[in-house]
Amino acid sequence: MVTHSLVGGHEIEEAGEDAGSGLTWSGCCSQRAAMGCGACRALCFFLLLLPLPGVAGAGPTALPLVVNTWNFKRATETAWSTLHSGGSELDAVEKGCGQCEIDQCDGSVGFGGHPDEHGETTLDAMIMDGKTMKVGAVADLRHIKNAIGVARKVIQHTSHTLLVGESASLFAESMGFPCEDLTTNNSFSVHLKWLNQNCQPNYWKNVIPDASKSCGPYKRAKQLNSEEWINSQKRINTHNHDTIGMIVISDSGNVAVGTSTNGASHKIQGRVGDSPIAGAGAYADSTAGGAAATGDGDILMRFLPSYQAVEYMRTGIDPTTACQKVISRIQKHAPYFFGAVICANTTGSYGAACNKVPGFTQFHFMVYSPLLSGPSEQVVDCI
Ligand code: SD4
Repeated sequence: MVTHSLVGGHEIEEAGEDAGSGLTWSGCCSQRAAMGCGACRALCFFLLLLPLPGVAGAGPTALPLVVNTWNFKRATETAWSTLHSGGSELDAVEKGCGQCEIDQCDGSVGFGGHPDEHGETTLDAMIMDGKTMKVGAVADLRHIKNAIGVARKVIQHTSHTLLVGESASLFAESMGFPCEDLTTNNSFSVHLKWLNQNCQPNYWKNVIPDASKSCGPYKRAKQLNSEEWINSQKRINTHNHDTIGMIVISDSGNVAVGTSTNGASHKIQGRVGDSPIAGAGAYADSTAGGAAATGDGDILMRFLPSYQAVEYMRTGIDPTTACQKVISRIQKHAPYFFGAVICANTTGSYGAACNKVPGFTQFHFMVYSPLLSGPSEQVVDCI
């Protein structure tokens, strides 16, 4: 149900400009001590500055490697400097994605972005260790800013894989994360604007009143309407999907991946995308490689694209081709879906692919390796 009273329940003073820029990250996880072999890691890091032999057709490669979706440069830098100072690949993923949560990358990551249809920002995040195959994830996380930090705590302090909703928030609080309002002036006005345009666009179908014209509350309609697929293409586009997905491969070839997002703007309460689902939003296996996806999670998660890409790479397929094959597979069922995948194998070769739709013909992603003098923004043409 969509009501104005839910919006009215929000205290505007708490959502001042400061909420969008001045609030500081809780930083609970940053207190964690460096891993035992920090100095050793740092030494290996410098020794491995020399490029490894190139993979056929993929150019020279080197480890360690950081690859992340979109042009989120500060996330790349943070992951790289975490490795540089002796952190593990998991540390690098956590800090790199955490940087995007602080920076509210493109409004698609962290607090104050993409309010759901009740006006609340909720977060999905996941981190995966390709050495142990352990995953920690949170979905529909509320009132906690550092979602990837909480996901890491799921690995470190539980035998579970995925915690959701208010219960995930309680877990986060028990782990020391502060409970905070994730709404900002910006997310508040995005929500108000949406209410003022009759709750358009939205994700309902086959309901009364007609969701393409009016707000809820909705009830199910007796007749099912087959035109809904076309309408859904208009809702989900490059403006409301810019998740960070990150692959980090250490100098010894261990792979870790992570994601963090606030999901789809105006989503129905409780909606969870692909990002916290292992194999969908990201996947890592240190015997093959890592992959991460970005885009329309309602479609992506049906195809487990990250898992599929890693399995392609396991057979020796190069990362670019692996990413392309995954995109092509989805294309056959959802030709207009918005999405991209990044892939990297354990030799340090990497690539990306995206589905070409109007307004999205190229995909930008970031790479950092010893072969580059700094974080490098790279572009692929969508297929
Ligand atoms: C989701 N896949 O929740 C996420 C959003 C996203 O790039 O990827 N944006 O559907």
